[in-house]
Parts: sequence; C-alpha cells; structure tokens
Amino acid sequence: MSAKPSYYITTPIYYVNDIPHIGHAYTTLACDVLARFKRLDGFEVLFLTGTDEHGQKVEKSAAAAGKTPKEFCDIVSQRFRDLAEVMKFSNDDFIRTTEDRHKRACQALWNKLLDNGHIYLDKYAGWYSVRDEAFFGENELVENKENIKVAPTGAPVEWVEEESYFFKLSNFEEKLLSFYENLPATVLPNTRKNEVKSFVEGGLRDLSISRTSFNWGVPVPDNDKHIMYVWIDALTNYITAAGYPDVGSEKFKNFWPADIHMVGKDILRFHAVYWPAFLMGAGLEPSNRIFAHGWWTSDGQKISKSLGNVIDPFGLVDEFGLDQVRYFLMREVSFGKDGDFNRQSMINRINSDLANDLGNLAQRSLSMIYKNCDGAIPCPDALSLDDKTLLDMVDCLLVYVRDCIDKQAINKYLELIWKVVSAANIYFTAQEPWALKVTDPARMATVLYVTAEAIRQISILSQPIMPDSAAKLLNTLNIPINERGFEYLGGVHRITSKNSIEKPQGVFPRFIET
Ligand code: ME8
Repeated sequence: MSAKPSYYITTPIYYVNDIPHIGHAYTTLACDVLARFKRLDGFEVLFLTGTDEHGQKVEKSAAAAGKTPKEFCDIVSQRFRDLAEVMKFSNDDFIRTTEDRHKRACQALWNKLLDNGHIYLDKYAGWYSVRDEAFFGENELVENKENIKVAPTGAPVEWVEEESYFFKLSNFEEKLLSFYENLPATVLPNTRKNEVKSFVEGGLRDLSISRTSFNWGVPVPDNDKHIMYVWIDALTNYITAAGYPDVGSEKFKNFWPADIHMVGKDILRFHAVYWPAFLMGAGLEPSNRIFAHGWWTSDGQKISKSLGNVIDPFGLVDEFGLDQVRYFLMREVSFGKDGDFNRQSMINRINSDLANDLGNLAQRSLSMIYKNCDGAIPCPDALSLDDKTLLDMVDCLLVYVRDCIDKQAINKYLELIWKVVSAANIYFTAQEPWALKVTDPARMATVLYVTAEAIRQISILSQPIMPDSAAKLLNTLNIPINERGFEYLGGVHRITSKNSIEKPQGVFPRFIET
C-alpha cells in the first residue's frame, strides 16, 4: 500500500464514431483539474480516460468511412490522444476497449455475474436506438415533428427481436435506493440524484446485455454467437484499468472503488443505475461518486454536426492559447449546469480576469522588484494591518478551495482565487509602492514582498487550471520545482527574501480581435 491516500478519477470513454469536440474536451479537462489538484494536495492519483470502440454505432461509422472497424478505431482513437496532448491532460492511462486486458476483464465480469445468478438467456423484443446505444420501452418513446416514434433524445429507433442474455436489474431496486440514501454524495448534483432515484422508484426492468445481430464487440464467454451489449463492455473499462480481474493486486486494492466517475448528464442513468448494479452483482464495491455535468450550447443553440456549429477544441487552443481556454471553460459555467459558448465571453475573460487582473498584478509588482530591489525579493519590515489582512486571506485559501474541489465546484474554486487576486490588486494600488520608492523605501520593500508572496501562493493554486502560466510565474519567482506542492502554501514557507527573480515577461497577453 502506498503511504499516500489514493484518488481514482475517470472520464467517460468516448465513442470513436466522431472526432473530439468541445464537449469531450470539457469533461476530460474537468477531470484533469481535479487530478492535478489532488496530486498537488498529496494524493496518489489514477486518472483514466480512453475510447469506447465497440458496438453497432462504431461498426456503422467504420463501414460508412470504407474502413474495417479496427482501422477506423485506430485513426479516431488517435485523435483523442492528440487532444489529450494538446490540452495537456495529465491522464495516467488511456484505455481502448479493443485491448486484450479489457476483453479479459469483460469476460471475467460476465462469468462472475453468471456464477452469482444474475444473468439468464431469453428473447428480447423491443426498441433499440443505435445512436444512443440504448433500449427503450414503448412508453418511453416520443413522437417527432413528422409524427414518427423516436427515442427521448430524438434518435431513431428500430424494432429488435432476438435471443438475448438478460441481467436481473429488477433485483437491484432496493439495493440501489439504499446506495443513494446511505451515502448521500454518490450522485451529484442533487437534482440529478433525485432524477435517478425516481427512475429507480418507478421500477426497473431486466436489461438485455447481449446482441446477436452484429459482431463488433466482446464475445460472450462460451457462446460467441452473442456479443456483449456495448454498455456492459464500456462501463467495465473502469475496473479493467484498475487491474480487474486481479482483485488481489496492489493496484486494485489501492484504487477500487473509484472516487469519482465524471460524466455528462446524457449518460447518467448508465453510470448511476446499471453500473452500481453490475458491480454489486459481481460482489464488488460500487464507486463512491458519479458527477453529472451540464452541456455546452453554442450561441444558444444545441451543438450538432447538422447545424454546422461544432466547436473544435484544437482550433480554440490555436486561436486563444491553451491556458486561456482551460481557464474559460472552467470559470464561465457553474460546474454541473449547462453553459453557452460565446466568443465574446471568452475574449472578455481573457482580457479582464487574466490580462487585467492576474497578469497586470504580476507584471507591475514583479517588474518593480526586478528594477528597484536588485532583481531579488526584498526583505520585509514590520507588517502593517493591511499586509497582514492580505496575507491572512492568501494563507487560508487552501482550506476553502479544497472544499470546492471535493464538491466538484470548480468554478467556485476559481472565483475564490480571483477574490484574492482582486484583493491583492486593491492592496497594491492603495499602497502606492511607486510613491513609497521616494518617500519610504523600506515600506516599499515590505509592500513588494507581501505582493510577491501573494503571487507565489496564487500561482501554486492556479497550477491545476493553468499549468503553463502558473509555471511561468513560479519560474520568474525562482520557486524550486519541489516547492510547488500544496504543503508549501500558507505562512510556514514564505517566499525567501534575497531570492533573485528572473526578468518578468507578460504571461497573459490581451486578446485583440483582428
Ligand atoms: O456516451 N457539452 O460517448 P460519447 C458537454 N461512449 N459535454 C458533452 C457535450 C456537450 N455539448 N457533448 C458530449 C459516450 N459531451 C459513451 C460513454 S462511458 C463508460 C461510455 C461529453 O462520445 C459528455 O461528457 O457520446 C458526454 O457524457 C460525453 O461527451 C459522451 O461522449
């Protein structure tokens, strides 16, 4: 066992029927922020993302592209790995459901569910949506504008009648309800938890978990006429990467149950109903939390290929810069709620929060130190009440932001840091160190020292959101790499006087529309 506490966080694994868009980048970014935060806060982190490569939807997309499913998956899966590189995602593993380790885990889970009496063979007759990869009851269908019956998501459905294995989901109603009740934060936000609870309270039907009408998937053990339903295959990725079926391994013991599965609100039911039921059925502990975030629209409209308004994350990073995009996506929307992507809001955030607030504070104060204090952090004199007030605010920030992160309130975490950035700006302007340079140089030194210390801590806390820019600021201050963890926050490890600093370079340029 590691001496550090463990933290296992996962993204959904993305279908390779489509290239990555802003929605995918958003989910993984949120997980990246949480993973980076936890590492800096002393946890041993396993951060998993990957691609969901089986199922009819992918099989059809490959055929449309004139490729074999495997060739097609190799190409599209690579785009998701490219995105991880461009966005500087710090995932520890990237799983592909076509890997052998995953097939082994799926078949082991299946056998366990079978041995425990939760699987039986029967016939399925009902509606199926390939786009959603989901079964629907007659009562769940809705009529579209053309009076055709479609899935609640608007996706077309087809009638399916075939032999199928079933999972006895109906046996898990009580267990699921007590899982939601006993551990109050298993599903967040609370509104989503209530939706899930009422779905379960409405009664659960057994779930068809195999298909015979296509081939692209994991074969059912001892009956390879049947291919596993893509969702049982996909959800299993979370235990595959933790080492399943080697449940006695250090890795599995350390990281299972997962601390959090981050998902979009569209796939909550699969994660909050089916997945804990599969795990309980296999005698494994259900995950600690499922957090469903909201969806992005673009200028008020649903993002879709047919509307031609898909936002390409690679293009955004090219145009605005990586840390700017990371900051905007995490700050603009209350995490858990839907949000609207709008170019002007992005530019406003870059110019006000980054260039004006943090950028100017750093550039003004560090340039003064560089020019007036022999290029080194000055020695402070006795601290005034104003100095102490600002330092107290900075010193207690970790306690508050840690609480935000533990509730996945990522935008709140940034709001709190920016409250301190704003207080530091007010302090700096009010103290007028440029005037003190003539009237009271010792007091100027104290003001510059206090401001540099505030910037040090703000930069350490900004690393999970803006790793490159925070590193630039910490490099300017010459803070050693091994002194950038959260144990260096607070008053115990103040910035060292006489530490020479590098010539400050602007970290957050203004965005000027050309
Ligand atoms: O559902 N806004 O994969 P997927 C925010 N393979 N997030 C969005 C979004 C938007 N407009 N559009 C998509 C699958 N997302 C399955 C998951 S997990 C075992 C299997 C995000 O490629 C959101 O997180 O359709 C959503 O859940 C995910 O992309 C769906 O990706």
